[in-house]
Amino acid sequence: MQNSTNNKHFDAARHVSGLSQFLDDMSIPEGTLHAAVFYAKVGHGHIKNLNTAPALAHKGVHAVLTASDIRGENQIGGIIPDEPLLADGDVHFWGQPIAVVVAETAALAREAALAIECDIEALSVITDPREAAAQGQLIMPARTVETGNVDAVWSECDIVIEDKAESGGQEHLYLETQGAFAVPTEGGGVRIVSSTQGPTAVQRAAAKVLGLPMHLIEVDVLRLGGGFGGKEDQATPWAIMAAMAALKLNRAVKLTLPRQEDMRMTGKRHPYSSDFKIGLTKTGKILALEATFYQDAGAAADLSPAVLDRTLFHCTNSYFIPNVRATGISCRTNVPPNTAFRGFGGPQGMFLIEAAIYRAAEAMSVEASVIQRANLLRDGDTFPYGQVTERCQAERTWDETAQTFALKAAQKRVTDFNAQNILYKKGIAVMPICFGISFTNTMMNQASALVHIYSDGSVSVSTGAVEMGQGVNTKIAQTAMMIFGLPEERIKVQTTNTSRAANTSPTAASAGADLNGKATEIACVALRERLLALARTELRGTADDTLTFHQEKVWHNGVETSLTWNILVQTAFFQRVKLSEQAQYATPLIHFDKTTMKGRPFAYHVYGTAIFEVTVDCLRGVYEVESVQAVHDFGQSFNHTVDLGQAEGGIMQGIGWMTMEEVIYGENGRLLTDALSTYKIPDIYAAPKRIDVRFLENSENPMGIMNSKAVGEPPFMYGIGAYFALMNALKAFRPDKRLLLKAPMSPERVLMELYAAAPVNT
Ligand code: MTE
Ligand code: LUZ
Ligand code: MOS
Repeated sequence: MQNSTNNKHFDAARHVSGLSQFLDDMSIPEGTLHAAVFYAKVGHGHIKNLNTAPALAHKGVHAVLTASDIRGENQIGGIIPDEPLLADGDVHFWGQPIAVVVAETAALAREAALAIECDIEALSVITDPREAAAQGQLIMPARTVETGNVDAVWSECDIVIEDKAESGGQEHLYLETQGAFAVPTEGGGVRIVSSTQGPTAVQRAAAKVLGLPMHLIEVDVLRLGGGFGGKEDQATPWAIMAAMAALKLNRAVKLTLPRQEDMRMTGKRHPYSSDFKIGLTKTGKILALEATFYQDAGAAADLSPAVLDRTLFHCTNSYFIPNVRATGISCRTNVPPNTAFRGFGGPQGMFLIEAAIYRAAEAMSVEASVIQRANLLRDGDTFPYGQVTERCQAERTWDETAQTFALKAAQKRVTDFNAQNILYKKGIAVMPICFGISFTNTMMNQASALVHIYSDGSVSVSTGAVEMGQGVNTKIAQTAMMIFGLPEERIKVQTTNTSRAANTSPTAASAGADLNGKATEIACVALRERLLALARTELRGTADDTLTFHQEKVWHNGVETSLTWNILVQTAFFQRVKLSEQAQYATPLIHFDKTTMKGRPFAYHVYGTAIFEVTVDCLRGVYEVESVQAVHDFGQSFNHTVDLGQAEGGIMQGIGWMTMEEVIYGENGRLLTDALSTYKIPDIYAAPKRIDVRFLENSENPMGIMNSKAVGEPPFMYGIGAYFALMNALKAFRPDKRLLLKAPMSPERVLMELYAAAPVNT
């Protein structure tokens, strides 16, 4: 079903010509004030004295807000109420907001913030999750997913290996930083325009902090210049600060974070430090996996409990392992609360099993791919959390990748290259993925749509979906276009607004298009049936035949009639037929019991397999990704261009996490990598020389929108393949060294591994 509409992103022309409107492009009313945030410059401490008077006396300043100005509750924690909007008494991380300065310009507000006097008595700072755990600093009790009997099976294993694996944090680096605009409305309410993935989350938290009912708060989202999970929960504070200031001063207030402040104040991907024990037969069958994950949650819970669940669910990746015990420990440290980031804990779980397989392959002197292939999931296999696989594509995507891209020949080519070269070494690795689609919290898997057909035949669609570049608006528009037989220009997907779509889940978990697309489908189908019933009377005598919409006309048994969409809509309007529809979609079949950690949390799984090839310059420590070649399961892809863009973008972001991106905090909890000069993300030079992602054929998915599969997050995890390809190249240079399982594999780390003084742990 490849045609021109399913082959483009509807925002593309507007984006490249600068016509797309983001928060910062909005024309703001005259007299709008600007806010800046004053934040803690210690990692942990007790506020002994806070004097905002010097800032208030500063030129152009209208107000300085602190915790004492909060009329409702000083609480923004979504899952666990453990996070104040503004610090009160104690501060728990370097960068924690303490006060908000409101002035005539953003520059004046920032200047004035420097004048605030704040004495903080420093307390001890923890930045290491294992140390936090040792001191009993946990976000919640440990959680375990368990299947089979791990303890009983070690004695049956021919190979048992224990080790530690560590993966680092990751800065979201959305192009558009966090921000919001707020304006008071009559009756004591407020209208907030926020750059958030979760308008309802902003509305709910704002209601709590401002002490207002939710119906007095309207949140509107234009589109985001990227979110990547960083605006699922953490767009909220800035929106509430702007709203608080707007209500206090009865003026419009805008607050956007400068890049460096955004990097310092917001949380990132969770670093993990984990222990594992894996047991296999001598033929390479994995019999058991035991894992303990120490998650660095940061100073407050934020979404960490949900992120941890996904780590536990994905720590067997695409493999069937009969005996598993995976325990997750969420550790409270003194860094900004870590949060959602593409993959949401899944990548960290998958890194662990791939690390374990890497070690097992070393011990057995085989390619890791031999063990990987021998343990892939099949139809009917049960995941440790109780769900049974259906339409499993693990073996298919592996075999098609291996065949399409001649895996065996490539492996031989790399071995030969390494035998002939001393200073350059190549590495190859295969990375299969399996990612569950649905929010792990079943309740969140619902969405609504409101569709209006105006009397001129143009169509307006409102849902809870937030466009952040991923193309969800394109897919929602395509859904309406297909059902009504209308061209793109007759459909408008509106901004995301809490007055038009209430009680929405954030656009996240890769489920935005499925959930909101399905709600749109239900609403549009109801309107279509109502209009076609009218068409049947208009076209007398066609009651038993098929009527459809196509090319802005009614068609009868595949033949065009004289009845146009516009005439039919006008007729409906004159006859007082309802031209609006509101619909809800709730994902069927899913359920989960949090006490036993068993159930069917996911609507379906997304599969795929990628081959990575890298070359390392073993003199300089630098490396290049030669190629990424994959067969990916998009279901029946709904939009090839958008989906391919998601796959390629996800792969790049995954490579960045595993290779060059390194979040470093000082011992005092201060972020050292708080600028683009110290935090390096992949640029065009770091991109693989070749990315070739193929669409798996004949994959059906009735649980996805129009038979497609969610695509936002799964390809991110291919990036793990870059790490293991690098490990293989390093091993070719230093076969005597037991390389550490520690990501990111930055060029510095490559050099340290290559030239470590003596073999370690051999
Ligand atoms: N693509 C772009 N261009 N920008 C983004 O911020 N976020 C990712 C992914 N792709 C993101 C993106 C994340 S983290 C998710 S969960 C999904 O998009 C969300 O959108 P969807 O549910 O519509 O796939
Ligand atoms: N957010 C969330 C997510 O609240 N629950 C999830 O399961 C999830 N998964 C991926 C990304 N965001
Ligand atoms: Mo994505 S991490 O679910 O916003």
